[in-house]
Amino acid sequence: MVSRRGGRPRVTAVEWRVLGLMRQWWHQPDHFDWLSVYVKTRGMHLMWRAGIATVCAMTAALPVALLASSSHPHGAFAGVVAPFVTVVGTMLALLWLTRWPTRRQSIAFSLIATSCVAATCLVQGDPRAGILGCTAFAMLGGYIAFFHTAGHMVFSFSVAMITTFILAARLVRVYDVVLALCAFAMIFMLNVAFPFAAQSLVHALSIDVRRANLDALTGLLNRRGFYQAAHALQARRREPQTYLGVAMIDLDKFKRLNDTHGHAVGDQALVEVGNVLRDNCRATSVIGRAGGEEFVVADTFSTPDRSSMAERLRRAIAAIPYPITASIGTASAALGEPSQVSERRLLDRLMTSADTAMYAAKRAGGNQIRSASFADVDQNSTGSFS
Ligand code: GH3
Ligand code: MG
Ligand code: MG
Repeated sequence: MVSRRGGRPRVTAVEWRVLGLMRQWWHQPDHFDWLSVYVKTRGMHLMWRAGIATVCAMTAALPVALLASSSHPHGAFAGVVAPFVTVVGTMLALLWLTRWPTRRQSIAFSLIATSCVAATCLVQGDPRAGILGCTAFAMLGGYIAFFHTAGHMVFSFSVAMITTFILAARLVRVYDVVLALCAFAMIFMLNVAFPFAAQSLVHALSIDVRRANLDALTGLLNRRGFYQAAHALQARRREPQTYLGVAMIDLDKFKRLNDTHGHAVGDQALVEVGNVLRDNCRATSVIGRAGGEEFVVADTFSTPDRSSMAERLRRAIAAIPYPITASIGTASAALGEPSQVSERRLLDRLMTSADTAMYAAKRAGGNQIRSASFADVDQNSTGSFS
């Protein structure tokens, strides 16, 4: 409650906390990309696709099956809605059967499925059948809460509750208030419980994933975390004229720093390099510690040339208050071109090419940058560098 003292409203600490949590919940990012990578890297994506496609196909068959029931649909569009929903539902099942959808396709899937459930429930002749159908909203709510944003959740919940309310009002007319209230309460609870469980699960998963994917010393992503985040980055950016750029960074003669000043100073220098990379890369950049004194940065850009970024990083590392410099190799390639290798292999090739370019910089004396040409990335050769 907002209390007043001296005429000015005062918000208590508990209220701030609740407001903060709500704001955090509302602004949570879409989870689809990282969860897709999570599911794929654990080899569960085929099982998930088969499961979602099966549930989708079975649910899609229900509207047509209900035509044979005594609760058969009524109203002007009733005869059209059931076959239409079955056809659309079958197409949605086919989407999951044939591929792991993109984030946009998944959002479209959830919005279309939500509309189909609402239409099917509302045209049922017997409101009890309609209310029973509203349980499908809970499944969809769980799906949306697992993969997508709070905005999508609120939309789906609103459609579910409005549909249930209309059907409950019909229950009052045909049966009685008590049955209507009980049915409404049941659907309400299901539509809160399923999304709540899914949100709790995704929250816990995200904490564990973050912990398991971070390098304990620098706080940057570890190699595994880097791969996951970079794959998610690739999956997210599919517009034409987008390039995936990778920079491999190896500190020069780092062993000497350890030998001269001690391992603890070496550790502090590594932490500083991590900070410098964070400060000099864009917020969208995926930054990892590839191991030891090697770092890697990936990001998407509208141009292929990464030399200015590499030069900025080289200078920034040379300027930190430790006697260290870095050799940096970069490579980039256009995303989403049909002739190109799979996403996973493209990232591997870019990292190999950038690594080879980095070694060319090191052989030339260190504290330098080199860029792999497109041909190097394409053929994964160790050809010329500029
Ligand atoms: P080059 O110029 O050829 O890259 O030489 P270098 O000394 O940097 O490379 P080398 O691979 O010979 O040695 C890497 C060193 O990095 C050896 C190891 O002691 C040090 N190192 C690796 N991980 C850590 C760490 O976590 N902390 C500290 N302080 N040193 C580390
Ligand atoms: Mg090294
Ligand atoms: Mg080194």
